[in-house]
Amino acid sequence: MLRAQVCSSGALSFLMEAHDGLSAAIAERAGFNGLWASGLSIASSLGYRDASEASWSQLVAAVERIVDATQLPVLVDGDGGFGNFNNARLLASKLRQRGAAGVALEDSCFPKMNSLVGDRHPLADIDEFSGRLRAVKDTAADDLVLVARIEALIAGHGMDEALLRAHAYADAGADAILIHSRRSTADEILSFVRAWQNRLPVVIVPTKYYRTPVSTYRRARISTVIWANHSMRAAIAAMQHVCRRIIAEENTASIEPNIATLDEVLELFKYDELANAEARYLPHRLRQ
Ligand code: SPV
Ligand code: MG
Repeated sequence: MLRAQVCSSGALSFLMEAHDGLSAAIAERAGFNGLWASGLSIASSLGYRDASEASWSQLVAAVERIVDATQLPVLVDGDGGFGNFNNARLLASKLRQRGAAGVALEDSCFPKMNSLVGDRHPLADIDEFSGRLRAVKDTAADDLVLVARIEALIAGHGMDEALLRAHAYADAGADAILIHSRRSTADEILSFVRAWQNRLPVVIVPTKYYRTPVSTYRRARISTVIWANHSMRAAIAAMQHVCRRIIAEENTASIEPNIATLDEVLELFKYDELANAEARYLPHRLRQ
């Protein structure tokens, strides 16, 4: 299913960020058809910086919760694969075991820094990174969509370098190309797409160029848009607001109408299914 979404330049697809079981369940209920297990959002939810502070096994554990909480295909932000080809293929096989549908690997060096933070974004050697992609492909090709993510524009290397890398990563067996930009307009993404001519489907992350309407992406025959961190940022804003109000008012009466009811929590996680299962499996005297 993810293959059909990410690997098609026919209809534009959307992946919504999830960073835990809760955000995944909410995105599914809202109607999204696929999820992006965001490195930034997962790190933030764990109290880490998006600078390779969370380990690969912490990422895999978070992905397991996301996969279990929904029926949706999950594209996992695998950063650079946490090392060389060997770490990348280990990550890919663990992600496959936990039910991920795909992994995006970026041509950054370990430890990485989030693409939208600071100006130091050293790129991996093209041949070495192509080896990482080939190793993942050889390990998990049939079960995991492999998205090769190009950081050349983020690192300020320009279009020629981005295209050179895109072609090398296509040759290495990537299923799709994620081209990232931190400009506030989509111009550089759109010139990449024009030159690339859809040799492989293109995935974008319009966090910084959020004003561009999606009709522009449809016209450009972009395959997939990732809304990369918006549930995490929404949660920060909502939690800050609630905490401030409770401190100020020493009471929760005024915020009650603006937060989810307990019934919504019970419904989201299907407590009724548990009650039904208890009726079937638990002796009457032990039921809650
Ligand atoms: C993420 O969501 O972790 C991403 C997208 O990789 S970005 O934060 O823009 O690098
Ligand atoms: Mg990331």
